[in-house]
This record gives sequence, structure tokens and C-alpha cells, in this order.
Amino acid sequence: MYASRNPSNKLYTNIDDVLARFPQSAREGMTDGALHLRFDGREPCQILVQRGIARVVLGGEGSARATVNCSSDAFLELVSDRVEFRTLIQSGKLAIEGDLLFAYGIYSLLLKSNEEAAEQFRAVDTMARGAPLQEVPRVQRPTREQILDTLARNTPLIATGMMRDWRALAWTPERIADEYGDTSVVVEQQVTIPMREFIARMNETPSGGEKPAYVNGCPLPESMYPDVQPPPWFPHHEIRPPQLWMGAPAGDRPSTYLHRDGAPVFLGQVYGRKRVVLFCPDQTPYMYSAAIVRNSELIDPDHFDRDRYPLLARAFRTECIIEPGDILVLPVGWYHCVWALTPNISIAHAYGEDSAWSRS
Ligand SMILES: O=C(O)CCC(=O)C(=O)O
Repeated sequence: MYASRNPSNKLYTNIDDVLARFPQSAREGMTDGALHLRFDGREPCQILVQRGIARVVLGGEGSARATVNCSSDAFLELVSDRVEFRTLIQSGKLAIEGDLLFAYGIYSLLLKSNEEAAEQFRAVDTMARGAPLQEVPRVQRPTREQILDTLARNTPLIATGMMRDWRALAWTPERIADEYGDTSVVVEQQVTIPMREFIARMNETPSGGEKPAYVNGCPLPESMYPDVQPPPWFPHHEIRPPQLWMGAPAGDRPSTYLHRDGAPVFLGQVYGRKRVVLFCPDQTPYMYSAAIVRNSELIDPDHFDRDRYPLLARAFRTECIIEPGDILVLPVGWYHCVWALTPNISIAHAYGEDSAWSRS
């Protein structure tokens, strides 16, 4: 889950405002290129990144690294952080051609909630802490007070014994294919395919050393809601809708690249095992945090360009393995990178007042 929540009063209402406030610098690590934006009935425009400077140019001529087609309403909701990229893709309201990572990098620059997230990150980056966390504690059936305390202290934990009521604990890829085979999932935040087809792909070895496809944070199809439970420590309306993370292992490559979130995340492991590498927010001076966007090279803390990112080698890391029945409680701002150790399925819930659960 990459987005932070944005209270509903902070909505962009006009595309020209969004483009006018476009930052005149790209993120560190963002490579050059053009993103073409095509809205219904409007003149196309492009965002050009050249030698670290980004600017908006009217007209969509020339070659694009990525092209985004969507309605103006969908775009405004997206950059206001009212809806996520993948939700729009799943519903067919937004389509991206070309380099998705580049498009995602530009999107993260435009997000309205960036300033709020930056504020939250600053607070956790600089808070007073004890000794570095050597190991993520495993806590059997933590109470609400324990969870509130762990979030207040901004320290992760693994809650065990809390998923007993989840029907999803009986999921296997084959069962999902049988029961939910016709349901659509978004793969790599880009392509929508039937679940059955994705699961067939999970069992194939990709050709030419390609990374196996991963369902990375696709909104969980509503037909599957009865099988999962929101984190039990909060009223349902305080929890955002569930996201599905699922796929086959990619050898020593991460399934989910290094990033951090602006809201606490509860990652429930349903099937298979995952390795998670974590960096505390106080390691930010070593994290090149502006570069941790989807088109940066700094996506895998086990393999990175040491000449370009020499400080990362100094960052203190904590590792854990999560197994079925574990909920990894990740407070705001903890950098994390995830490797599938086996074919696996997880459900993430983020804390945020914008819930599908409250409608049900
Ligand atoms: O399970 C995964 O692969 C990643 C989950 C994650 O990064 C998140 O929910 O923020």
C-alpha cells in the first residue's frame, strides 16, 4: 500500500491547478523521458523530465516513455489521493501504455497527500528511540492497547493468533482458481486478467530470466471480502479496504521493492512465506528516501549500486519471516522490501478513515 489518506476536503477540482503546481524538479533517481497525459476532450499534454528537471508542456508530440489515458474526473481523484492507481486500472477508468514505473514516479510527484505524508515522515524520522530493533517481536493475540502502544512508539510487531476466523487461511492458489477463477485481478498494477489465468501463470517459470508476475496491492475483489477480516483492534470505518499481494517467488529478487507508507499497514499472511527487510525511519539519512520511487535503482537493499548509494550499506536493518496466521504490524514510515520465499498470498489493510468495510 503506497498511498496515504487524504481527508475529503482536500480535493483538486481542476487539472490546470494540478499541472501549475507541478514541482520543478524530479526525484533523485528518476530517469529522463516524457509522460503523455490524454484526458477526455482536452488537448493532450506531457510532463517532460530532462536532467532532473520536470516541466509541463502542452501538446503530446514526440515519443513518450508512458502514456496515460483517463477521464479528467478520474485524474483529479487520483492526484487528490482519493483513489489509488490500481483501483482505476481495475475498473477500466485509467489505462497506461509503456513504462509503468516511470508513470508511477510522476504520479507520486503529483499526489496531493505528499505534503501530509512528508510531515508524518518527518515526525517519525526524528522521534526519540531506544536501541535499534534487533528482531521483530512476535506477540500472541495482542490487545488494542498493545497495538496502540506499538504504533505510538513506532515499532513493528508480528501479531499471532489473530487470523483464526479468516476463511482465507484455507486458501491455496488452486482453491482460489476454483472458487474465484472468473474474478479480475490487476497484475503488476497494469494488466487486468481473470484470477484463474494469473494462478496458471504462477505455476509457470517465466522465460528469459524474467521476474514472475506479481499481484501487488490490487484491491481485493469484493466477492472475496467474506473470507478476510479487517484488523480487529479498530472500528471498521477506520480501516481502508483490503489489498491483495500474491505471486510466485522471484529467486533473490524482491517481489515488492523498497518503499515506505504514510499510514500504518497490517499485512496478514494467508498462504506461503515471505521475508521482509525493514529499516527504521531513523535510518532515513542513509536511505536516499527521495530516490525510493518505482523508477529508482534503489529498489533492492540486497543488490544496489554501491557507488551511487554508498550510505545505504551503513543503514541498520531488521529482518523477519512471516507465515500463515501472522499479521505484520508496520507503523508509519518504516522502509520495507519483501521477498516471496514460496508461492504466497497476503492481505494488507491500511489504517485510514475511508473504508469499504464501513459500507458493508
Ligand atoms: O506483501 C508484499 O509483497 C508487500 C506488502 C507491502 O509492501 C505493503 O502492504 O505496503
